[in-house]
Amino acid sequence: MKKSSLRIMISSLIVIIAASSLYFTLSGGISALQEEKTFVTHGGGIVKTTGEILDPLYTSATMEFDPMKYLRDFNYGRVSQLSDGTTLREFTIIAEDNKIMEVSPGVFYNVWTFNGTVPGPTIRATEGDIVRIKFINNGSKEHTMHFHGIHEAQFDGVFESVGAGGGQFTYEWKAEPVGVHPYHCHTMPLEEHIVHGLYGVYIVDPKEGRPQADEMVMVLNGLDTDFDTENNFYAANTIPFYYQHHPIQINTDELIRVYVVNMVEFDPINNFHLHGNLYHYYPTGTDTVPSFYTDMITLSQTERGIMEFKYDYPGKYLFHAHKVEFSEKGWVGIFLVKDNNNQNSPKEVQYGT
Ligand SMILES: [Cu+2]
Repeated sequence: MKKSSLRIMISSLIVIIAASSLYFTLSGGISALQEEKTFVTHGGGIVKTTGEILDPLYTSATMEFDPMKYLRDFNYGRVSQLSDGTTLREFTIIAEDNKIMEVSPGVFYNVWTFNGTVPGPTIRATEGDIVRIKFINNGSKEHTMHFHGIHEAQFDGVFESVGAGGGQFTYEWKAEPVGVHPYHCHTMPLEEHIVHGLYGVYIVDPKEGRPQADEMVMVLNGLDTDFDTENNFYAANTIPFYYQHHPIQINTDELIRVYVVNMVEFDPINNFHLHGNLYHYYPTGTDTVPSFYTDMITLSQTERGIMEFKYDYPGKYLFHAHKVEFSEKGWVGIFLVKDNNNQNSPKEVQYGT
């Protein structure tokens, strides 16, 4: 290389470096991805990170989660009959707290799980059944299972902590009342145990059943991936934007029933807006008569209910938080409505038992 070319090259480099320094000086700082911040975690640890990256406190197997499978997946337990004819439903739930999940491309998060997923399995029984849950804590911290609903104090999952590394406890009660209820770990600090993912849905069906419908569960949740007690992402069923990129297929003139539960921590409210339609809403699902006919409900922490609706017209319809910050950070999805009356329109919807 000629000396003159080398001089030009070095001069150019100096200009680029100087210009870059000037840019960072004048632009009022550097981007969030480059800037390290110190956070105090929920558990009191000090973490220095650039933000939305792998939780450095944990390294373990990554977790797979399929929101489309979760949507219509109901766990009725192992069924048997007691001597008096009562139906017994037995479940085994295992808690773990060492998994890492890629919640969004390149964004990793330490999840605490019931049976390996966030949310945990949707537990379903009929009013009057006996529900028996064998809980095993394979985590590194104490955990419990606290169910909303009616049961004896000893099975409330608050005062009887279940030890780490294989501790066990059996919860048992008569399924009541009819409705949709959350369950979650109730170990302190509570927000830490909930926000990491130890929650799920418990449905109690009325003895007489409900009208046939395409049923689904939506847990509205938030992800605080940088431990600053503010959510970085929001979702219906954990993965931000999932149902926008993978629309939920339903049919016209078919009853849709959504069991919706708000598990977002830190933010005082959440909401659910449906496009091109209104729904009948049954708060907590405890009544057979809907309380509202609306396209918008507002939910505080663990508030939940049942939404029922039918679409008259085929097409794509959004559903999302009308709190725009939440929808722009992932809590948005699409119903893809197929024409049930058009014989040429393929019936692609397959739904569960
Ligand atoms: Cu816990």
